[in-house]
Amino acid sequence: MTEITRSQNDFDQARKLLPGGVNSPVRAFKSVGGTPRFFDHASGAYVWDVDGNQYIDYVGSWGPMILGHAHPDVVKGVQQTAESGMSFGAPCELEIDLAQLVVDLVPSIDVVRFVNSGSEATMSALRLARGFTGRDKFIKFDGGYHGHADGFLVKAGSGAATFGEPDSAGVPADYAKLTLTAPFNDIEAIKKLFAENPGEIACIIVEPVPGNTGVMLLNDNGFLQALRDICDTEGALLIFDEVMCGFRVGLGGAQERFGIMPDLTCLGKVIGGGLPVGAYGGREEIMRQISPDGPVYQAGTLSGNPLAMRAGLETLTRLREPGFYDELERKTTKLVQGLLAGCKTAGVPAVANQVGAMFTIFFTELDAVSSCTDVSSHCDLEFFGRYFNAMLDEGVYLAPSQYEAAFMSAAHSDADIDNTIAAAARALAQL
Ligand code: KE4
Repeated sequence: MTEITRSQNDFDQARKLLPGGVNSPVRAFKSVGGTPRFFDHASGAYVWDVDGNQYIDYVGSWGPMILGHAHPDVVKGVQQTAESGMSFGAPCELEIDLAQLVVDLVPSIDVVRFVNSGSEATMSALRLARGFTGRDKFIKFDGGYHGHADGFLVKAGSGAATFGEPDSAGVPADYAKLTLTAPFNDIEAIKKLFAENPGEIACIIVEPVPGNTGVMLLNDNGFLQALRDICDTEGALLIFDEVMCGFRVGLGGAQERFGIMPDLTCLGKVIGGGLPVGAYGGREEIMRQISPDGPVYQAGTLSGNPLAMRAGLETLTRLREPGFYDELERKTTKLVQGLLAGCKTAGVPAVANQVGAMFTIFFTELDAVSSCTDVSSHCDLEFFGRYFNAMLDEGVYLAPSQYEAAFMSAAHSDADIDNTIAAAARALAQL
């Protein structure tokens, strides 16, 4: 058992001051039990808690730290920029530089607006879709998580699913009625919703690689293409929420990997390199509806601030290096196969879903996990909690919920992966 006295004291103090002692619910370890580790510092593939325990980190701040923690070039760039001013509340050239990079890298984006989080990005994209189409209803998927704006907290994934509260309190029923939901991979359910709400649906928002019910694999029978087709037929917009999978499953995100072009794309996490940046963008004719070009209002005090723009630039620039994603995916596959082999050796039934450099291990008798219901009804969530804590004691930091994804970084070495696989074998032997 690792020494965690200081984290325990910190948590006691934090709970007096912060709801659940945290500033984002999943961090509180509520579904896995135990004491959340308070981090002191991080570097590369590793994080250290305030008691001095070192962990190999597969959360990476929930995706942003794709280069690894405290990458020297990113840190240096942020330090230099900070000395010239953290935020102006006025245009700066760094915004142009990052916007140009996003437009160059994300196939469907002609025009982009920066905001401060993924939630802001999706909230704004939904308002834009409603403004552009003049329609109020929209479709999301069971277990899809698009941040915490009211309309998305209906059958939501991530922390909402983790705590069994996929429909949050405080969301007015009259507003939630505008949110229509369907199971992943069920195009017939989508067709039915359009038939029942003719001319009323502004958009479909989808994580093209779902990561908030654990990683899900959309049926390779062209589900995304079917969504593209029905949006074209029905005059609705297709929004890809690539906050998590953007720059994670490939340089051009899921839309480039699968070759399906959405009308709008939401980004976050990696795009800020660890600083608060979100973005939404798409076809020029749609984006020109955003104020001050058009009637759809959206604003933000810190949007496009030089510090965050520089962190994003220093990060995205390095993703363009030849072979970056091949290597990231190779390491991820090696880890997933090693973890599954360890489960097999230990006689623990498990399956894994992996796309690119994001993955989830599920403890289940099922041959495959392909829906939120599969997770909530057919995965051993109690065992996951014990596995999570055993891995923590073995020096490996995984996401504290079965409904989350794990992330590889460029800083993880083959030795780190071998050590993780060995740690998992020891952890399973204790369970
Ligand atoms: P943020 O507002 O947390 O930056 O982004 C919201 C969001 C939007 N869309 C997708 C697909 C997302 O995964 C997220 C946020 N992801 C969670 C992890 N599942 C953030 C971690 C947390 O909530 O603490």
